[in-house]
Amino acid sequence: MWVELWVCVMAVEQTLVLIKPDGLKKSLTGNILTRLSETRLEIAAARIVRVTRELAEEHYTFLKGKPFFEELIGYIMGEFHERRKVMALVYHGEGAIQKVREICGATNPEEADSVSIRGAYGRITTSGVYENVMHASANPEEAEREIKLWFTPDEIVYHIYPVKDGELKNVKTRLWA
Ligand code: IDP
Ligand code: MG
Repeated sequence: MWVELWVCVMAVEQTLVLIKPDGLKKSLTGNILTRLSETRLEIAAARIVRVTRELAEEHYTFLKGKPFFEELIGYIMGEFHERRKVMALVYHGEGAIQKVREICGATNPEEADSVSIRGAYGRITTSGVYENVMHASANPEEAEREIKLWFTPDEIVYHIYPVKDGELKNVKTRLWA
């Protein structure tokens, strides 16, 4: 007798997570990382980043023209939270994008499931900014674009996107004095 066994195999993916300035100011880093550990995904990269206007505008390039765009750029640059930094992470594993989005919750924190991270910790300011404490890539194309924007290959310990050898010439950098 044949027994059909359907095994649901999810693709191994990577997704970008940002703990936004309000998340850092509210000391939510530990809570957010604990909630994300429920996914059993692996952290493949992590860094604290000072967000320039250029990086902010590139990250949210598809929202240019929206009425809230300027405030959104100020928000992610940390202008409203006395913290000009975000924590950026790459999560790696099967179905990573969907798993993280689910725990993250809906964009509008008032509409997000109350046990999701945004539902539990987010708010809408009186000027209408959605302070939703974290970012999570929405789909594979966005994840690839965003991960490549926030990290270099050497900063990520597992690779799912091809890398190549290259050489940087005349690049100025800061060294320990
Ligand atoms: P997502 O972060 O859930 O993927 P997006 O539509 O990509 O949602 O929007 C990016 C960010 O822009 C949101 O996380 C939120 O901070 C902000 N945002 C989106 N829509 C609105 C809005 O209608 N009013 C105010 N802020 C918004
Ligand atoms: Mg988005």
